[in-house]
Amino acid sequence: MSWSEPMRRALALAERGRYGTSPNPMVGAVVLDASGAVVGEGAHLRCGGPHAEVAALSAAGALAAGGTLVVTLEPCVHHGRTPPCVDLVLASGVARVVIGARDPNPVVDGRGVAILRQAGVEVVEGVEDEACRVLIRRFSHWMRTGLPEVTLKMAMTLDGKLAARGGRSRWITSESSRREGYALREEFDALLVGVGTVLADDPRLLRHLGLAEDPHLRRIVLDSGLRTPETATLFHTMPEDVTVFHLEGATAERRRALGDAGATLVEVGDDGTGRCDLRQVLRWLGSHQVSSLLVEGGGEVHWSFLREGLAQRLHAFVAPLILGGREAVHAVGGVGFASPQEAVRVRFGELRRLEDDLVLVGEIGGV
Ligand code: AOF
Ligand code: ZN
Repeated sequence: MSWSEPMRRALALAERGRYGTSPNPMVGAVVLDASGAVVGEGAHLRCGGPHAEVAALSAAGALAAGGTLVVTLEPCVHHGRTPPCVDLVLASGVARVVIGARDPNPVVDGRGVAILRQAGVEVVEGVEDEACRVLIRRFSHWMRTGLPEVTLKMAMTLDGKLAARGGRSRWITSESSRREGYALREEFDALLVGVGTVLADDPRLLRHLGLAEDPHLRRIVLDSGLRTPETATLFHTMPEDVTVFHLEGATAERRRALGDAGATLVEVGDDGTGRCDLRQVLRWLGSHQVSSLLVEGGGEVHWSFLREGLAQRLHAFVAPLILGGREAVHAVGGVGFASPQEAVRVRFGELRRLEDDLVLVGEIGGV
């Protein structure tokens, strides 16, 4: 029997958790009885909720005995927010467990497989494993590095401009692109911008589409000198979700003003160019349950992430407009790399047309 088909079904079920499981991974599961008929399906829908196997096995009930559990992620062995899945898998009496990817969480990583095998359950691995690993990409990165996986989102003209000189960076791309950009905000744990963007655009940076279960979105501002005005629109709604990173030199008065506006202030070290040390910023976010970070500019912030090699993904919307202008706002600022050999390479995974725009999604630094 090929397990690819039920595994692909499990992968599809896992998608149901896209807007709710973080920082937990998305997981899907299917239970087949001894004859191969589907008797239970389930997905992990939200962090703190039942794991996928639990949902699928409870749906199957007594029909699971002697059957097969097909699950995109290795069953867990630990007490987290919920009890260990392996206990339930063993109690269900399934004869076989088919696993897509091992759990990169160091408290699990292979132990789930070992416990099941010791108990005499047949374990099959490597089924649709590539797709199962892609499904938990952000979670794996966070587990492995302790830092959130970083995606740079850029909406730009064909000549790589975010805005005209001194201009606001709004309305360059089509309505559909803007909607897709907003949809990204619903599936990331946090959104980051530089203070330049706050000063130029005075954005709200909220979740507007209602796709995520949680209306809260952590909003991060990199603001070495605490120039963010306490009257910024950012603070009008859910100010408790705003964290501002700054350097030591910020005055007590500015700290008080932004603290009073509701922001959490975090002091970090200098990166050597007078800006916040991004590694420290990411470490702080990673230790506060942020496993995925969407960076929405501006150009200086994009440059800092690229220069430090701290961005993993690019999601670019390119409008069929040529703005020109030496003084226009470039998608990536900074001093730039000195030669094409040093340039950051992007491996495009997806190239799409959206209304009149192009959407380019890729992996940064991939070869
Ligand atoms: C599974 N099935 O559906 C998921 C798993 O705090 P808890 O109890 O929700 O545990 C979270 C950890 O469990 C998470 O870090 C990851 O290692 C694993 N997630 N495991 O067997 C699931 N979502
Ligand atoms: Zn579990």
